[in-house]
Amino acid sequence: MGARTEGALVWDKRDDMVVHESEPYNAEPPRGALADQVLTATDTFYSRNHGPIPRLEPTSWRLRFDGMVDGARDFSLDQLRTEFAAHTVLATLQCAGNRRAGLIEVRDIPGEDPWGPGATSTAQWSGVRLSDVLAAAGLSPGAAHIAFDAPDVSQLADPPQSYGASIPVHKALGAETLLAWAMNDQPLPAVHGAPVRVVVPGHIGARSVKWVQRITAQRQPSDNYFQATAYRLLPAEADPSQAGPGDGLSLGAVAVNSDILRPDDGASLPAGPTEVAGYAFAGGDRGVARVDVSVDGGRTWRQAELDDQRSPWAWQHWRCTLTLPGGEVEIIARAWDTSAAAQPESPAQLWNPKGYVNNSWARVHVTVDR
Ligand SMILES: Nc1nc2c(c(=O)[nH]1)N[C@H]1C(S)=C(S)[C@@H](COP(=O)(O)O)O[C@H]1N2
Ligand SMILES: [Mo]
Repeated sequence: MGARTEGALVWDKRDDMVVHESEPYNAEPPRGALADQVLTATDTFYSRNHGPIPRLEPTSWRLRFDGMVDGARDFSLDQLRTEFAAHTVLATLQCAGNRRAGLIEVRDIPGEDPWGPGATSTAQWSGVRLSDVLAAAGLSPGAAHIAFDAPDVSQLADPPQSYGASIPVHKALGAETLLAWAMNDQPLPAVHGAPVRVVVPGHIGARSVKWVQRITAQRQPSDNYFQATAYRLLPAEADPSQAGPGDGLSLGAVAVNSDILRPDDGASLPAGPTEVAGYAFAGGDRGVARVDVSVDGGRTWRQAELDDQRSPWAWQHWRCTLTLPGGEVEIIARAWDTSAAAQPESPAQLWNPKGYVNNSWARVHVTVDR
């Protein structure tokens, strides 16, 4: 219990966070805490860290742009604020390890945390467009990838190295991709990347590099461990300890996913109408088209009521009032996206050695009074 509370206090998180690790801090809110509001309060927003959290001094911090640009250039936080227009984007971050616990139930995934549905949260991010700063730096036409480097050193990387990632240049030039210094109208907290982080809406959280200090325009994706080797989907039979750069497929846009936030898994409910509620999210340029709910193992479905989409980059909450049969009941949900892709039924079909992208049907088990 000590570590749980301590981690939450140090990082200004609510004290009921589910702390998977306290050093480095890795924690998600309980599922009910994500229900109903589009915005996740900053003290409730999950946090995923691969190394010790740096505390950077905002006045001496510089962001270097180099590689395939007109000439290497450093920007201070003041320069970013005064030389470029400020923009705000409402965007969901979803970790590629969100809902990994469901894959671990199929087969163990040593060395990876059993994230539930809470490695997904939504904030209002404010800062400047990466595209505006790249234009000022003079991006060369041959650049195909924009790489990000941060100072936090991860012992989990092979060899140990600082965190980095990259995105294709067309995503970097999208109006939604930000260099953000504020989260929910407050200065970015240290644990979320102060003074400035990248926010890449619609892509896996791993690309939204925190504490960014260097941005490089280049022909190839980043050769950082977290881009070249980790956050890649390996075939089920692969040995992850043998995986090298370029193995498996690189994860970018988030696949359609949803989970049930209410009732809680394991809840005991009175007989009568029960409101089932949750979130659904589809990355890339896709949106959520429909959410179905079933209490008979997927033989029949009811359509949930889906909230309006507040931003092309944000999740949508949904709800559905059901009269559940008495006894043990499994409640299932599945979302469809605007490309007509639906969540697949079974986590067994999706199992992969690093436990990424579990977007199988959401399931909670409850006991209903007779
Ligand atoms: N520098 C740095 N950036 C990082 C990480 C990290 O460990 N170091 N973790 C990444 C991962 S995997 C995710 S899911 C998101 C989580 O962002 P959050 O902690 O603000 O929720 O940050 C990404 N950016
Ligand atoms: Mo992540």
